[in-house]
This record gives sequence, structure tokens and C-alpha cells, in this order.
Amino acid sequence: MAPLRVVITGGAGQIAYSLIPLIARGLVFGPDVKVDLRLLDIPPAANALAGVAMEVQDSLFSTALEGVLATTNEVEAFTGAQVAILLGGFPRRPGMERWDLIGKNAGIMKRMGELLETYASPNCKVVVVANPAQTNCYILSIYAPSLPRKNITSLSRLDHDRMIGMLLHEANSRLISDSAADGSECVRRLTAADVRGACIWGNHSNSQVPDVSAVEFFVDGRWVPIESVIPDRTWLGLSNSLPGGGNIGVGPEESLVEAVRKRGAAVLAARKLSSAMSAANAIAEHLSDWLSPEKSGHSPAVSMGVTTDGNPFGVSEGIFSSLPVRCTIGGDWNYDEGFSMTDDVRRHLEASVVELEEEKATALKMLEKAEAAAGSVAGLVPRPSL
Ligand code: NAX
Repeated sequence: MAPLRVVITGGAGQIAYSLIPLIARGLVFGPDVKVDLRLLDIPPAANALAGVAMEVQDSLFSTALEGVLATTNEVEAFTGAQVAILLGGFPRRPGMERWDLIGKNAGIMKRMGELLETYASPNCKVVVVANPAQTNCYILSIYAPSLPRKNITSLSRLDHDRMIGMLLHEANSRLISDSAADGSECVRRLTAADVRGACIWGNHSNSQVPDVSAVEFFVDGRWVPIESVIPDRTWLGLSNSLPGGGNIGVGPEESLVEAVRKRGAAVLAARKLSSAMSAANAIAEHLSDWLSPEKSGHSPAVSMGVTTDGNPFGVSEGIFSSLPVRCTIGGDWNYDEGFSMTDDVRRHLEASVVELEEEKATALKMLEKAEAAAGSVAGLVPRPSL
């Protein structure tokens, strides 16, 4: 079988550095799938990229890696790409407004869309990680109009996994201290496979809505509701004590919701670098649930940034948002219609959707401005369905 051609933009960056070994060891696309890896970065990062290529060679990856090309030539990188992992973006600099960042990255995503449209495989599967990830998906969808919109996704799995990690930490502490208190045998530690029903809704930003209202744990051979293990409704964000219902993100102590929203900032403050190992792992999980022949069709509901067109949750169409999906056999996914939203979650999601719509409008405005400045007379030609 011909190797799977995978392009990673931002190949010299820190997430790529953690992601490449996962791909090369067969942990993303399956152990039997050979990968032809194309690492793209911009010319100022060419030396760093060459260093990464040297390290790939020195690592003697033979399991899943058929070849690796490190290049600053966009066409070479995107030609025939069957999977595109878009990490490359403009970083936020001190003093830079959020809207400036959206404008800079919209320009990069416009170019990525054009490359996908012209050079990639017509069924290329895309995961956008570079921020603002969901809005970047929207820009891609305009400039790669032939690519099925379902093929364009963004990473919200890191937020999802952060929430699961925090739930497991809390649940295991409680189960262990309960068993010590009543003198029973040491309990089995819960793992990620023992949690279901978690979802991140909305934008990959502080407005995201981490939702545990349907979470269940697998304890003593059966699925039990979250509150039977973690009865602290305030910490979980399930309390209805505030006027208007619910207290998502509000409370005297940091709630789970706030902790998930601030986790990226907490890692950055501690490491002086943004999340990379966990981001790479989340990308690997996102892709393997979606595309690995071993896992495809067997995954539980997960959070993915996807098109809202035709969604059953009442989220306005024409944007990309994190929603619960189930991956299906053959590299497809469907909305998880079994998820019902509480009124509280819906209220918070509406605010996040407003933010996504504002980001989209800003990105389009910035692109129009850039095109006008470049003397383009063509202007934007949005897809007719928008
Ligand atoms: P780095 O700054 O380490 O790497 C980014 C790389 O992209 C650099 O090597 C840069 O030269 C390259 N690049 C810039 N413009 C490019 C272009 N036009 N074509 C190709 N390469 C280009 O960032 P890293 O920590 O790897 O993070 C990558 C992106 O992921 C950032 O935008 C970051 O904000 C975003 N994140 C998104 C997350 C999510 O959950 N969606 C979480 C992790 C991460 O923060």
C-alpha cells in the first residue's frame, strides 16, 4: 500500500517536536500504516527545521515512517497530502490585540486553504491547531471550497482531555480516601476509559463551555452518575444556586470549569512555554479516533471542532465550533445526537457562539483589508452556501 502522505505545518515548532515521535511510532495512524511525512515551516525557521529532520533520522524510527521531508516550499509540502496537521501560525506577541492575531492568522489560513485546494488530495483530512483554531477552520473552508467541509476539523481534544484529567484526579482521590476510611480493599484507580459523557462546547478560548452534566464513571463494574463519586456540585459547575440558574465558571473557589479554561495559562506560567506534550497527545488522539483503522468506529463521544452546518444542537450555522461527535468507520464522523444540553450549558454556549461569530466577522474584515491593500480587485468570494 502506498504510504499515507501527512503534512505538518509549523514543523519546527514545539508541538511538532512532541508529535512527530507519536506518528513515527505508529501511534496515530495505526502500526501498519506507513507515513510519508512532510514538515513545513517558514524560511526563518529553516535551520531549526533541518535540526528536527536530523533528529528524526537519528531516532531510527522505522515502525511507521516511510520517509520525511523537511521543507520551506509550501507546494512541495502540500502536494498529494492526505492528512494536514496545521500547527503553523503567528504567535501572540506582548501588546498585541486578540483581533490583530486573528487578522495575521487569517492571512496564513487563507494561504493554507489555497494550498489544500490546489495541491492536496481532494479528500484530505485536516486538523487545525493554530489559534484561533475554529475561526481558522472557517477561513480554510472558504479558500478550499472543494474540500468537503466535514474534512476540516479543529483541536478541542486538549480541553476535553484536560477536563477528563481533572475529573480523574478528583474522583480517584475521593475513591481512595473513602476506601481508606471504611477499611475496604484498595480500589482500582479509574482511567480515561472509565469516563464517558464529557464534552467541550464552543470556542477554544475562555468562553469555552466544559460540560460534565452527563458524565458517568465506571465503578465496580457499572456506570454511575458523576455526582455519586464527586458530590460537589459547585466545583462541578452543576449548582443551580445563582439567579438565572447555574454557576458555570462562577464561585468562591476555582471551579472545574474555570480550571479547564485557565489550564493553558497555568501551564504557560509554570513552564514559561505553552502546552506542547499534552497538545501533541491530544492531536494524536483526535486523529487516531478519526482516522486510524484500528480505532475508527469504536471511539466514544469526543469533542471536536467541526462545522455547525446541519448540527442538531441548535448552534447557529456557518461557523465551526467544538461539539460532541462520534467517529465512524472510514474516517467520517457524526454529531452525537444523544447529547442533550442543560439550559445552563445552552446559555453559556450562546455566548461562546457570539464570540465565534465576531471572530469570523473580524477575520473576514482583516482579509478584505489585506486584499484591498494588496491592490486585489478580486476580493473575497465566499462560498454560495454561506
Ligand atoms: P511554536 O511557536 O513553537 O511553533 C509554531 C511554528 O509555526 C513555528 O516554527 C513557526 O515558524 C511556524 N509557522 C509560522 N507561520 C507559518 C506558516 N505560514 N507556515 C508554516 N509554518 C509557520 O508553536 P506551538 O507551541 O507548536 O503551537 C502551535 C499552535 O498551536 C499555536 O498557534 C498555538 O496557539 C496553538 N495551540 C492550540 C491549541 C488548541 O487546543 N487548539 C493548544 C496548544 C497550542 O497552544
